[in-house]
Amino acid sequence: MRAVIPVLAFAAAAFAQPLTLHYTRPAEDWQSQALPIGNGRLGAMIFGGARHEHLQLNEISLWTGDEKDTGRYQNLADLYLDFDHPEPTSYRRALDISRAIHTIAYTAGGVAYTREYFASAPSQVMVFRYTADTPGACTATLRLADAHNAEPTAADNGITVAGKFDNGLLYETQVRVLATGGTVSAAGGTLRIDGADAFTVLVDAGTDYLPDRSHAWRGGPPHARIAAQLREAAATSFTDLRTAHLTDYERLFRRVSLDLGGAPATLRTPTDQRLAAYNQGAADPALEALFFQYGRYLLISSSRPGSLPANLQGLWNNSNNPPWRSDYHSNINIEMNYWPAEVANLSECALPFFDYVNSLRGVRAEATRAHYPGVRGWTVQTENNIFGAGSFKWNPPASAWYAQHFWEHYAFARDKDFLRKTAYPVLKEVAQFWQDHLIARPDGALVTPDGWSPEHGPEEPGVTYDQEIVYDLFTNYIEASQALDIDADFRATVTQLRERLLKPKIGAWGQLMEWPEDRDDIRDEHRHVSHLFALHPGRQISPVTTPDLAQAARITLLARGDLSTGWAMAWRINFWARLLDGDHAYRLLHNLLHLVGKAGGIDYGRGGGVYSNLFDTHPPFQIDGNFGATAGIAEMLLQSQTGELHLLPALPKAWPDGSIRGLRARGNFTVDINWKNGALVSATLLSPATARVTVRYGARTQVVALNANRPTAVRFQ
Ligand code: FUC
Repeated sequence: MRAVIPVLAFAAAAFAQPLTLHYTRPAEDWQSQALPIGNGRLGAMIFGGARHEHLQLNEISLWTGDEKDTGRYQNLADLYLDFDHPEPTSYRRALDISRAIHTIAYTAGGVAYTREYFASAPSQVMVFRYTADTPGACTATLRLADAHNAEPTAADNGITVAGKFDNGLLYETQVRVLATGGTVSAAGGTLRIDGADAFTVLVDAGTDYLPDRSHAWRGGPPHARIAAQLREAAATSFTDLRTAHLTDYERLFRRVSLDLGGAPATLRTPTDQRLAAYNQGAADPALEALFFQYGRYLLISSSRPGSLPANLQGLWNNSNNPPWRSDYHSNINIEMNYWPAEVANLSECALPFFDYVNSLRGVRAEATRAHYPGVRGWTVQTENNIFGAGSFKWNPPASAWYAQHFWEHYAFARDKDFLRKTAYPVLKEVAQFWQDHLIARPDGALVTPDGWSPEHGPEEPGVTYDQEIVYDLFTNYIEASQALDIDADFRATVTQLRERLLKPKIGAWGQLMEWPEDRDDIRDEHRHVSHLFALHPGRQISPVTTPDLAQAARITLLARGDLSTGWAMAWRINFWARLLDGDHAYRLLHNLLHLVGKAGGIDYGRGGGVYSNLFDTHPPFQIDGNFGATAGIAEMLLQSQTGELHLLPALPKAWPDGSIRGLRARGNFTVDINWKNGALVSATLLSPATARVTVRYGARTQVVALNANRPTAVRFQ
């Protein structure tokens, strides 16, 4: 007997959900309308055409370049399916980010068709499932187009295409089709599915990239690995593949839930229309919560242990010459990608970043010594690839900024083994770089010799961006060596160096000075606000510990303005949250949710914001702003960088009632918070070890004692 799928019941349930992006038409435009899926390594952008489906494919290690040439992140391939049925009479496509499943449902010629797409991390393949409510109704032709013009070969039920770049990188894509009922046949490089009840397309791809310089960055050819993964997936039922995917994904995603309220009717409105209404002034806190969770979805989908970190576009790229190479940009962008990882309870999603940095240390140490003779340690340039090459300007404090992430991973999870084996060596060698590289001014202050405030102003010693990041590095180094109780002598040296560093200063109009001389222009609205690193993501400045400098940071931010590129607005959410100004942080979130492009016949224009697929745009699409916004919303609800656990530090009036569950705080705490009428109701803290922690709410603090693994409620009556 042939199974009949209850298509319409399934479709109704798939849409009006709080964590679903949904649309009534297929995507026409890759950047602003197609929807992303990914398993950290493989990704697809889905257009969702009913008669003509298009899936653009990526593999995260597909790079040109080498140790000397930065090269570019590359497009992999396009998969096309042409269906033999009439135009649809009803149509929906949806991305459920709580399950990481993209669905399409439509009716054509009286037959109800559904599709389900996901990228499985446990199976290391992408799975595309096509069903109909009428037996034998699935007839289609499938075609694979390599993005570098390699010729695909089709045989039996599979297509393979393989190529080699000028840098020697081998890559390969393989597709398998499994049909229930009907036939699958190969002809002229394509596959024909005829009269199937349902069919599944399995896709895998790979390269011979290995993140190991001692193997010249190459492992074995990818062919056998891909074939084995596909064989294994093909031997598993679709239901079992999906169950494994859901178990894996939900384990990560469900750790955090955010409820900001909102009218249930908004959930039924297609996301593009909802965003348009929001841009015309409709309140939609559930859309803001969706945007928060979308950042978590994108991080889980583009950054999984064992693979490369999320690049400028996560892993989704349809060009062989993408903007800024779709690279690892070191002067804000890759760091911003990882801001949500710890606080938004996706700690393991940061591991690809640490592996990436570790893979580069050797080649960067050589390049750094060639550029700065006599130094120990290493640093990077602004543009970076996966083989250790860099281009554009040197960004001397970047390695210290990377090192901050290693420290924070420990600060949140308190994993001493990670601190000892992984974080400490990096913190120490980068501290040594600065010990060797700092110079003393005539007045004795230590300054970084060749600074440049990204991407802006003169190149000179002692720019605030450099000074603050080095200060942060030294602080992190000191605390790391204390936690491990090692290297007391070097710790004393670093403590003295930190004392002598030129510190942030307040200028003539009350601003925090960007350069050692007071030359800040009050009309300057530059997107980078690098000299506020100490406020966020650093911890040198805060309204609680350094109110004067915090006030200066505030004056700087007011001058820089509330409109900018996507990522720059995302950073400003975090800054305003750290300044404990929830309404201003919210204004920036609102500005970032500015719809860019056309929707419903209205042109919402250009500038930074989001597209109707909720991708952040610089413009163009750049994923850092998605991640920065997720981190910023978390910072509005919980902060812990000063050593206290600060509840609702920047709650805006726009979110009078709500709750968040599962945020993480430094010290290995998991925190749930409920609030009503703009005031805290209660928080629940959980720690795996006995702990005492100071909890702040507004001006009040209390010390809370926690027993291991026992949730403890905290109230401020
Ligand atoms: C930084 C920014 C640019 C852009 C680029 C990828 O250099 O200054 O605005 O985001 O990265």
